[in-house]
Amino acid sequence: MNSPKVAVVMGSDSDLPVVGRALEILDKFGIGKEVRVISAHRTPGMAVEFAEGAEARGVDVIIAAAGKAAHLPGVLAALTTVPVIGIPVKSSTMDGLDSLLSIVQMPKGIPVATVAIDGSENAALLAVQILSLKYPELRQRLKDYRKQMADDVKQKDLEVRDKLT
Ligand code: RP5
Repeated sequence: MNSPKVAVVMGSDSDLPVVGRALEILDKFGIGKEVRVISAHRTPGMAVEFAEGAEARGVDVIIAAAGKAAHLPGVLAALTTVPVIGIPVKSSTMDGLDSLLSIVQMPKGIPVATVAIDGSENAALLAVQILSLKYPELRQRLKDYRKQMADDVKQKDLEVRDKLT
């Protein structure tokens, strides 16, 4: 139980292209993970079993991605005190606004930390930031990640300046 672990759950395997970007970041930070397809609507019993057992399995944070009437993150959050980060997936004719509102508008008492539509990268990074409270070695890796990001922007700035000025 002494290593960081994130459970990543999606409502359908059609969410995998979006979720995959979160998995890449978790791998980059060396975070252990469970990856599951569980539907709040089609397999509600699995959702209950998964969420009620999460703490005992050593899961520190749950990332839940869902589209349309996106109830998965809220349902999981109702069943465990392990923090849940919701990714609204742009999977319908409504450009993901339906998913966003379904996930973000939780009633008081059962929070879900909601990222942007298809915001997988930020879901993973937020999970790592939460984990860093318990596993301080992750803090330096987060700082290194941000420095690399800033260096990339500076490099792009040089390239654009040279080309267009
Ligand atoms: C949601 O409905 C899933 O999370 C997915 O985003 C959306 C469509 O699912 P499929 O019909 O592709 O299985 O439950």
